[in-house]
Amino acid sequence: MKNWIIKEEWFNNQEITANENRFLCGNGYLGIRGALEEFQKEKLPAVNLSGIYDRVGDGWREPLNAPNPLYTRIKVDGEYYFLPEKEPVSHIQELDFRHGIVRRLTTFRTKRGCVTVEAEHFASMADCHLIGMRYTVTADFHADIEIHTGIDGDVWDIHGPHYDEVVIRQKDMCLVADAVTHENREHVCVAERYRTQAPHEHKTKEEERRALHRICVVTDINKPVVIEKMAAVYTTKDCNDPEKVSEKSVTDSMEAGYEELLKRHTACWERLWDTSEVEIEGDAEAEKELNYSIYHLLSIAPYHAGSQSIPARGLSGQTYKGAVFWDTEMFMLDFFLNTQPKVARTLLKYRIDTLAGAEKKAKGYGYEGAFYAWESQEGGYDACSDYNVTDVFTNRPMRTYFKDKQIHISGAVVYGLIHYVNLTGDTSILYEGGAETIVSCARFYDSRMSERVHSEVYELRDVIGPDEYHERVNNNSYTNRLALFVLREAAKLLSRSKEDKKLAEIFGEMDCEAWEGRFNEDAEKLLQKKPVKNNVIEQFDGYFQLEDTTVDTVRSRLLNEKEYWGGAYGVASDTQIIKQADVVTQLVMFPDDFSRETAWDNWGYYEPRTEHGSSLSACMYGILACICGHPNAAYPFFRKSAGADLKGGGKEWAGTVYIGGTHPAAAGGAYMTAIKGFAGITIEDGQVKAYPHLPDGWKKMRFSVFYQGERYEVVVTSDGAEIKKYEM
Ligand code: IFM
Repeated sequence: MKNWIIKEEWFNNQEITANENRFLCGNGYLGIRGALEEFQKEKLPAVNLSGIYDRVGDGWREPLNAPNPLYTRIKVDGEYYFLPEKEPVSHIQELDFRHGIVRRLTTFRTKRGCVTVEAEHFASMADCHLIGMRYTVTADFHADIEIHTGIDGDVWDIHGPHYDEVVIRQKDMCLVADAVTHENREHVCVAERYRTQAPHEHKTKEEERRALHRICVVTDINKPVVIEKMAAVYTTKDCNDPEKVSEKSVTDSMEAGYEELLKRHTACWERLWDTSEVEIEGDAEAEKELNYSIYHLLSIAPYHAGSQSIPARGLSGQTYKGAVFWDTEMFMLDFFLNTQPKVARTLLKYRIDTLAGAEKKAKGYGYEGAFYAWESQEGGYDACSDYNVTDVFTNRPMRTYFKDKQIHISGAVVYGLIHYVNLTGDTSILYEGGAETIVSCARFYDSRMSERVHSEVYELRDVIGPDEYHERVNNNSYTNRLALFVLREAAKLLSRSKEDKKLAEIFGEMDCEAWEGRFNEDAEKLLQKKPVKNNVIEQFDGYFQLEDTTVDTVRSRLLNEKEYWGGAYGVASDTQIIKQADVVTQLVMFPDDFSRETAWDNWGYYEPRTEHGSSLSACMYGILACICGHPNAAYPFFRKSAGADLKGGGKEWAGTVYIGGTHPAAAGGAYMTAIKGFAGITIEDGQVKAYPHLPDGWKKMRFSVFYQGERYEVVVTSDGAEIKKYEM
């Protein structure tokens, strides 16, 4: 029997925010941080919404947290009992990650006896606008209890407040909050209703930006008072009258009843797991961590949309401005391609639909084509600021060049698109903007290249690769290789347009033949780094001339532990110490460029020089180690990625700014390490093949993958693999 529960058995003040990430639940439309019901904004509860942003003054533009309809607290005999103010007798918080249900059980000792609060909530997978909660209070004496439950519109914001007004109206027994955003006057409406069989007196209570039902009961000894509550969230992005729609939705759902809605919700989760679960015989811990990672990916996938992507911190809050990075295409996409191909399409459609934003960005720098946003929000707007880091010594913002120089982002978009077409066989995406996107990205690289004087070599100068500690370098190997890929793919498409009328129409006035020739020439001339010193590929021009030292030495030079390692004066900048997998990522993406021996030599060179300062790093080392036939070397990297959100330990604060949250790229990376790495899944001659490299102790892996619209059941052991088409 598999264990699908994660649990914390005692309340720890220090773990509040980490637990809110650990116990997150969501459905792609919204994510609910795993906060306790009584928490107010200083404890960082959030019902974080996808794809809707706001900006106040010069602050960062960030996604919205909806008014919180889970807010609930109790008063016993006139005195409030909630955490952390009152010490509990016992406290348990748990998540059933098979079904996205979060529970808590807390007992307080009061002057006359003990009172236990039991609660569970879920973000409905069956209807992404709905949230369900059951709140139960039991006392071992005749307690005079008030349950205050309603909507807390005083939400946590990093760069807010994002609502100019929050009006909460009571309509019959329904509370409806209408919150109006500052920048675009969008309305975020939340309606809630409760039901209880317990005889009670109902009053309402209004506080600043908060409206609550006061449910007053006198309890029978050990007889639970159960409150069932439904809430609905709609915004003006969903419909014209979100207030009315949310109210109707919550009223209808109340009619269906909590149990029925929970049933529908869990049935949806079962369907998701049917294609997504990965079984690992012989390593229960790894199996649990991996499926917990998958849970996070499933909780944030935009099932509700046709064109939407996933922010780097998922739906766990406003960290990283709720923006979409290369994380989606390079780290999460594989999972969705294998298990929920429709979601993969939605993610890529987002890039297609933000092409205009990418072209505008390129133009702004004087280039042609599409330069995608490094931190992409609505419409492809680049939310990355010029000053992304604060100097801890002077407290001054430091100029960073992430947005200007990480040109590999456009390559990631094309890599994702091609990968999608190859794996799904769905070429329709090319006709719906995909082809234009690919060619536009190629035009960007074409215009971004410079010709080396006195030689026939093209270069990509002044860039930043995945290793962000070394800014403004020339010929980052990863970037040049990815640009080569883009140029070749664009040239192929243009060539296809000779026979494909629809494509020819799409390219319209463009002189396809001339551009095809030009891209092919670019591809031929673009400098590609070859293994040199001891078989190692130089990460960028001059990298080998930098001080060759260790991560520990560089760390020992820090004057302040929060000091930034990169940029102009960072401790790592003049050394070979890198933030995250860079050349190694290139070798994972293009494993057939070099021999396995060369790849392994590069792994051996770069790993000790990698700080792994990004949660994106470990999985690339894990996958490459597997590709090179070293699963036991891969294993700790796999566990690091898979445990990123379960074990926590990531950076949570940068000065006073909260930078914590969940790590969906690490989750996707763990999945890739398992499937691409250990199970060795690959496509060969149009067939799904597996070349397993299982680590010690792993007896068997079992999972499904989709390929060209068909589902395959895969069973892998160290002796080989059995791959069968799925029969209903
Ligand atoms: O995309 C990453 C980047 O590679 C490293 N810093 C964090 C970003 C978001 O996860």
